[in-house]
This record gives sequence, C-alpha cells and structure tokens, in this order.
Amino acid sequence: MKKILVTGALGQIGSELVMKMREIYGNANVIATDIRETESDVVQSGPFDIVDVTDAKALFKVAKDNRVDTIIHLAALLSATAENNPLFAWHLNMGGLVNALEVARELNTQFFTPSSIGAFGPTTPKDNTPQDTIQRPTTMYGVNKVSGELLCDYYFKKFGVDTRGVRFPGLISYVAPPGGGTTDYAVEIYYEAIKNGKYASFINKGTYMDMMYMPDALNAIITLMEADASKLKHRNAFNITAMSIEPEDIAAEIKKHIPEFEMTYDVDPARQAIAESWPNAIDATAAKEEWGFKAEYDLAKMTEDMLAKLKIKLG
Ligand code: AKB
Repeated sequence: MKKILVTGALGQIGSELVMKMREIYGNANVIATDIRETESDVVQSGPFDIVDVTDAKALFKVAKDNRVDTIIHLAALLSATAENNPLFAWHLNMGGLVNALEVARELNTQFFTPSSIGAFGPTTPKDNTPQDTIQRPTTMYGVNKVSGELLCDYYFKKFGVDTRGVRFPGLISYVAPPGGGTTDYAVEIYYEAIKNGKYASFINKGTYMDMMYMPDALNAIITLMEADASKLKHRNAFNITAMSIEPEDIAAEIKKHIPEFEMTYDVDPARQAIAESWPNAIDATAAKEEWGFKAEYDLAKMTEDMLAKLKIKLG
C-alpha cells in the first residue's frame, strides 16, 4: 500500500484529492499538510500536520517520520496572486518545489507536482498547442511553472527520482474555491448563478481557455501516478484538457438550467492580459497515448453537476 504525503492539502485540488486518495489507499496512508489548519474533512478524516514547504527541515521530518513513498506537492501561489507578489511567488513556488524534490531524492519517493497552461506564453502556438513547443511565459507564475517542469525533468535524469506531472487547465469544482487564479471566473460564475442569478465576468467575452472538472483532474493524477513507468516518454508536464471554452459558452449552458441567468462583463485588465497570453486549446495526445488520460466531463455534463451540487451546498 502506498504512503502518500500531500502538501497544500487544504487548497482547491488538495481538499478533494486527499479525500479520494484516502478512499483508495486508506485514511492512515495519506498524510495531509498545509500551512494552516481548518475544520475541514481533510483535517478530521486522517493524519494532518502543519508544514510550511519553504521550511526544508520540517518538510523532510514529516516525510521521514511517516515513512512516505510518494509526495504530491501542491502548495503554490496561482497566477494572479503570483503576479501581485512576484518575489514571494518565486520564494514559495520555487523554494517549496526544490525542498519537496530534495525530500523525494533523499527518501527515494515517487513525486507529483502540477504544471499549468500558464507555462505557455504569447509566442506559443495558441490552438492545438503541442506537448513540446515554445515556452516563453510572461508571468511570474509561468516562469515558475516552466522552471518547475525543467527541475522535475532534471531530478529524474540526474538523480533517478520518479517525477511525474501534468499541465492543468483551469479547474472547476464546487468543494473548495480556487484562490487567485486567472481561470477562477469559471468557478465564480456557477456560485453567482445559484446565489444571485447573474454574474459580472472579469474575463472578457471571446477569451478561450482550457478547463476541466475536478473529478477528471483527480483521476488524471491517480492514473498518471499508477501508470507503468516504461510507457512514459514524457514524465512531467503532460498537456491535459477537457474543454476549451469562453465565458459566453458557460453562460449559455447555465441558461439551459436557469433561463433568467444574466451575464455582464467587468473585465480586470491584469487577469485579462494573463488569459490572453495563454493558449486557446492545448493538445493532450501525449497524455492519452502514454498513460491513457481521458476526461469524462464536457461542459454540459459539468454544468449539470456543478449546479446540482451547488444548489445543495448553498441551500
Ligand atoms: C490559474 O488560473 O492560475 C490556474 C492555472 C490555470 O494554473 N487555475
């Protein structure tokens, strides 16, 4: 049975991934860590420790004490927050990553960390963006993500650490909110549709980005970590996506369930500029071929589920 350490366990991905992994691998075998403690299921259903990933010694100790064989490193700042505080983003995103990789090297564990569509930039081909292509991002987040991809490749080649990873698109979920991302509008729109029947989008009409519903993202992580290493030609930063959509597409889909829903725009120039530097639609062929990536949710299926779940959650 695996013994897994998750950093950033109370974030948007961690909150659901920890619970899913505990279902599969057993509650005691998934050690959740974050910089703060909340009254969430993650804290209550299994081992939880407060760990700051920039503290290399603390990270090593929790991994060693729990004899982990897998590290899922999620602690990071998202794109918009990183752009507001670039030096801190470098410190947390790169410092945390290199500390976690060092623990993986010293304890010989498997290692996963997500990259993002943010690892691409304005000179990257925008449509059907290839797996291996130009990466000259213009945001601090993007610089962190490209550096992280290279660092994970380096730890595999140089030290034989079993590093694996994907480039996530915008992730949509009803459980934990994302914090400070450019794609967050695609989550807020569902909350506001249920709460107020209207939403003012900070991303402009016609701006296409890749998105994915959280259950597909969780499956992708677990499938990649379980995949036969001999089949992986790439290891880190696999392009994965479930849909390429713009705000009007989501609004139209919501209207099928809530006909009175109204969409307006209050564009945030900073996040709009980030969105425009990212691809419209990435190509996930390598992930499909090398480890069988598959997305179950398209926009229609995701919208139906999001609205149903949020109706219950928001009363
Ligand atoms: C963000 O918008 O920063 C993230 C991402 C696409 O990496 N959701």
